[in-house]
Amino acid sequence: MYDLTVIIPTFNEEANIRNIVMAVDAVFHEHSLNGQILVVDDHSSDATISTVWELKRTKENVEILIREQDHGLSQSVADGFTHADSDVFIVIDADFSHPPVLIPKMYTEIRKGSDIVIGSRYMEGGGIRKWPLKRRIISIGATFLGRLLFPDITDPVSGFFAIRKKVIENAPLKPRGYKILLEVLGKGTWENDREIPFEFVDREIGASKLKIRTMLEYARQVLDISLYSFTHHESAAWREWTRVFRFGIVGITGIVVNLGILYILVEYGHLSNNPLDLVASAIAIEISILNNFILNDFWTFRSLENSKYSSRWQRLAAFNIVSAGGAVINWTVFLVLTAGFGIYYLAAQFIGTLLGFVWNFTVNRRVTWTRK
Ligand SMILES: Nc1nc2c(ncn2[C@@H]2O[C@H](COP(=O)(O)OP(=O)(O)O)[C@@H](O)[C@H]2O)c(=O)[nH]1
Ligand SMILES: [Mg+2]
Repeated sequence: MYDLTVIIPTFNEEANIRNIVMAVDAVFHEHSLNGQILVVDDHSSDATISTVWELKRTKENVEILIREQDHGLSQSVADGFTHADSDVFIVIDADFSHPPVLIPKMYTEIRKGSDIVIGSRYMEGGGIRKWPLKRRIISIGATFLGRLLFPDITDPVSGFFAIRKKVIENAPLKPRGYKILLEVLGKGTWENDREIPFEFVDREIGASKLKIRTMLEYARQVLDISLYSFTHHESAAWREWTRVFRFGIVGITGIVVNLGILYILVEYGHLSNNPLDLVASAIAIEISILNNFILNDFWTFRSLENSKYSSRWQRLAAFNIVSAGGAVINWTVFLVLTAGFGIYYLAAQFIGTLLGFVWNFTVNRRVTWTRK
């Protein structure tokens, strides 16, 4: 039994495999880690397998799993999870895109209590070197989609991460394509996560294996994880849906408050209900924004620890500005749909409200109630 297992998925990596195994092993020695190295190979046709066999002769902590069926990166990593001989797994590419020197740091974070530690390219301090524009755009798209489910995580599709065994022990992983981390986040059982920045460097040697089909599989995977969360309320994605529902309920109370205050001001406050006199309406809107802020801050986002804006006043200011943007979207959509397309005004307002809601939630989630 080892303290940790470094899982290296490989497919035709004869140019890198020796160096990466040696580098990981050197890190183990330097930090006195009792670590295992598990190469999971998809039956490479080059010298990858024979090189590992040769390394095994002198290093007893090196293991290889040769897969004969169900070719694929995610499937390989998942197989690695079930064959590893420890309670902590770290996944790393063979092509030196991920720096092995970060392995001890990830392991320390796990020991300190994190269930998942992610090497992030998209947080401050992280980055990507030598990637063609096309790869960057695909990656940003994939990351955006993944962040809808896990907004606190900057790089939910990273290939470099550490997890405790118990995260995936009972998870019905259905790994397809490239994004095993998203599957782990979506179906695994976890509470605490941490991200560590790193600079991704594209491979010097060998070829990448990303294909168009992979992207379609990814979209299906995101959908599958969303559906999964609806029936598995312990999942992290469900925690996010709960926030969406609560935000919606708060929005409805805001409408009631808005109309109620307007009524009181016009009927009893001697403010005019003349549409050109916007004072009563403006006061009603601002009070409803305050109402929504208080409910969201104390209820919807109660569970969010160490938010970026530690002061409630800052969050209130941010919420006010973002909500103003939501109102502008609502009005613009209303105007365009009624005046431009002759759509029935109530339907136009409904669509406008819906789009305003999407804006308010997604932007406030990333600005007002986001993690430090
Ligand atoms: N077992 C296995 N490993 C794979 C497969 N495809 C890629 N890999 C490995 O996964 C890592 C990342 O692959 P790479 O082609 O560099 O992807 P990229 O960095 O996204 O372009 C490398 O270690 C590859 O050898 C596969 O189908 N099966
Ligand atoms: Mg690579």
